[in-house]
Amino acid sequence: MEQTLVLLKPSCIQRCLVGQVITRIQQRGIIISALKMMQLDEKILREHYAHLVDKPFFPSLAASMMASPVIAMVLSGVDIVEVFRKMTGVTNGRKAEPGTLRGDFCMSGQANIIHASDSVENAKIEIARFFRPEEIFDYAPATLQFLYGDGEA
Ligand code: FUP
Repeated sequence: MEQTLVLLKPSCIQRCLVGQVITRIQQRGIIISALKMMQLDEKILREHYAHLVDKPFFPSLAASMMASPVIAMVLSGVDIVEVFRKMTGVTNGRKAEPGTLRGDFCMSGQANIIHASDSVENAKIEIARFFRPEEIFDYAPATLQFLYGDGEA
C-alpha cells in the first residue's frame, strides 16, 4: 500500500487540534503506520524545505516549525499521497476549501497546521528522513476488508 509523510506542525499541537486531525484521518479509513513526537532542528528543516531555503520567509518558517515539538506520522492507503494532499488543502489556509484540514482549522499561510508529502517520490524521501524502518509498522487493521472493495487494496 502507498505511504505518505505527515507532520502535525506546532500550530496544530499548540492549538490542541491533534485529536481532531487524527480523528479525521481515522474516520476516512486511513491507516496510521507510524507516529511519534519530535523536536525539529534547523538541519532537518533545511533538508525538508530545501526548495524554500532561499526564500525570504525561510527563517520565520523554520522558527515556526521549531516553536514546539511536532508529531510525525506515516499514513498508508491506496493512492494515499493524492488522497491526503486533497484532504490537506492548499498551502494558504485562507484559500483552502472548507472540508479540508487547512480550510477547516486554520487562517494562515504559514501556521497552516499540517504538512503532507506532495508526490510519491517525495513521500519516500520524507519518510526516510523522519523515520527509521523499525519505527514503521506493517499491520492489517481489523477493518481492512470493509475499507476497500475486493481487489482494490
Ligand atoms: P505545502 O506543500 O502546501 O506545505 O507548501 P510549500 O511546500 O510550498 O510550503 C511549505 C511551507 O512553507 C508552508 F506550509 C508554509 C510555508 N510558507 C510560508 O511560510 N510562506 C509562503 O509564502 C509559502 C509557504
